[in-house]
Amino acid sequence: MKKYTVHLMIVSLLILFVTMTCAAQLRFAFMPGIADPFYFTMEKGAKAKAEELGVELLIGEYPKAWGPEYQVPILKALVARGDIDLLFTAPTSTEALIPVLKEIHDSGIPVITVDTYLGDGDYTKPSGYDFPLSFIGTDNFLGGQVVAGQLAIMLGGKGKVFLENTNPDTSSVMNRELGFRAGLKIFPEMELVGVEYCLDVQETAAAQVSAALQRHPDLAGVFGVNVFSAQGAYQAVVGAGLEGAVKIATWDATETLIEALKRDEVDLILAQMPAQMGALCVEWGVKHLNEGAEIPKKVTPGFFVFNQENVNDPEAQQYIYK
Ligand code: T6T
Repeated sequence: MKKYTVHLMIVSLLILFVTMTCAAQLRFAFMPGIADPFYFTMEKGAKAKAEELGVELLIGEYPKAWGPEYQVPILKALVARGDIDLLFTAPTSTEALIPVLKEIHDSGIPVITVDTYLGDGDYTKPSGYDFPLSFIGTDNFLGGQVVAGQLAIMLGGKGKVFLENTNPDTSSVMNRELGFRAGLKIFPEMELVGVEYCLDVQETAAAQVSAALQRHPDLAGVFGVNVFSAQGAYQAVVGAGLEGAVKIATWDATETLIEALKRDEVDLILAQMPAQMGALCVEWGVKHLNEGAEIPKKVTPGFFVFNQENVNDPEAQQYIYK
């Protein structure tokens, strides 16, 4: 064989190899629920894992408010590109997101729901929402029970408490409420005097908690179930000069809440593991697409509870949302 022909063959093989490698690169899309530190942290975890595994990761524009009316148009624009291998997203409604995600799935794009789920979240049984590969998110019911138990213990097992929630059709926060109610039942002298929904608007949460403080001057504790309701609850209690007198239990370890806990103005923070959730979506997605691995239908990363005793522990710092 002539030297020239050998060179040509080597070059052709190299081109073929590079083309195949490029074609094999997976492209995933992540569509968050709202612009907040929880999803920013999830994006960071997903990006780090994507980089490690050589996956291209596209991030949908962050919706400015919570709800299908904000999320669906962005979602549609994201998949309209036509070159996405897998989508992971936090559905902002258990029912309203089913048709659009089903359509995306039927077009050939596998879907993972992260943080929130569709229907009752059981993707193992036949239903109109059994198509996602998996639900990857916190055991919110268990977390709600833990918060109820810790708040009750802080209050000596007795007192009136108020719950600030966000959206009644969102799986994550509703399970926190259900778990909280179930947890309180163990303490017969604890009374839940009210629940309000702020629709993920911090100012609304602050106004609702202020009104609850006025209605119940003997209120002993408040639980805010996510970034907006927790920060709003904190704002209201501090605004009324009642920090310390009214115990504040919160969910989601933002820097604002961590600093408040350090100042003794907040009593408890449940931190989820958003970075791990994002990383797991990428990792399982790659395993599924490259190795045909069957993904568990439910994956539940743990959580960590911050209090006055552990908030400065070096080990605990990793759980603060970044
Ligand atoms: O608490 C998180 C998330 O788990 C929930 O589904 C919606 O609210 C947050 O994003 C915090 O704002």
